[in-house]
Amino acid sequence: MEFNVEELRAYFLTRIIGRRIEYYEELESTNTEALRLAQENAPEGTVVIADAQSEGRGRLDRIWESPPSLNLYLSVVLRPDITAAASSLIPLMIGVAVADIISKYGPGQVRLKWPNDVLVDGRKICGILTEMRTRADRVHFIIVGIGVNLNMRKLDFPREIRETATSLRMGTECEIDRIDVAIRLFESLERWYRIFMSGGEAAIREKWLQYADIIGKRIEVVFKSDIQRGTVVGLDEHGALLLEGETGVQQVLAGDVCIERL
Ligand code: BT5
Repeated sequence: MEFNVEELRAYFLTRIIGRRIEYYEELESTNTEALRLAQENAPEGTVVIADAQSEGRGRLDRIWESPPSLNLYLSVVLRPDITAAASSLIPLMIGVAVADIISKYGPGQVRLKWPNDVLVDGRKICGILTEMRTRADRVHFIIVGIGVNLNMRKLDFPREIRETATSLRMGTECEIDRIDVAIRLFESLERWYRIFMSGGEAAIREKWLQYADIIGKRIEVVFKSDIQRGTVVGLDEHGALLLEGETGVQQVLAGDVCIERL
């Protein structure tokens, strides 16, 4: 299905998110292009969308599978006037905004996995990659990259992730209109970003915890060669996971979470 970017532009003229929309048939990575535009002073709310990415990126140099014509790959430039420390809630806020939209399509049980995965029935449907530039200890800009699988079918995924990935189409058995999802997603991002900027951090943490359903669970967090284990007791004010282990409560700032099966 064609991606009608004019329809999208007309819709978002008056808002923050989507006030400028750059669309490309193919980019290496929408995050890389958004970083470049932000460095050239692109306004807050600029969105870069690509039909396909040749080098879609995950965290820690991982690959984000980004074939053409099927999914959404986009990056948003945000310029919140906050400290770098306060920005760590942003990936969680974005996860909530995406989870709200995915849930509306009713593909199955939607869950958030700390810090940045959206899962449907335990399989990954969306990945979020945030990259920040600071000036002194304040945010200069943040690039929020979002990849959502919409019309992928099982065999469209490479073998290595066939059992761990899913799409809206696989969950609903309906073809999904990419513009429809993009419009709803921009609206949801706008809503949650405004909540964040008007002091609504507690509402974001609460909603995130509802979607994550992780309190009281024993988990293992792997970051490079480091492993932390413990029981999740909450999120701190900036969105770090709080784990209670043998040495007391510790903060988890980065890593991949795995729930221990007892
Ligand atoms: C992420 O990394 O989940 C962040 C992905 C962000 C992608 C968006 S697309 C628009 C923007 N431009 C970019 O270049 N990136 C952003 P991470 O948590 O490291 O997960 C990566 C892992 O997810 C891979 O190692 C695979 O196991 C798996 N994976 C790769 N492609 C996938 C896909 N399309 N669907 C589900 N899982 C995938």
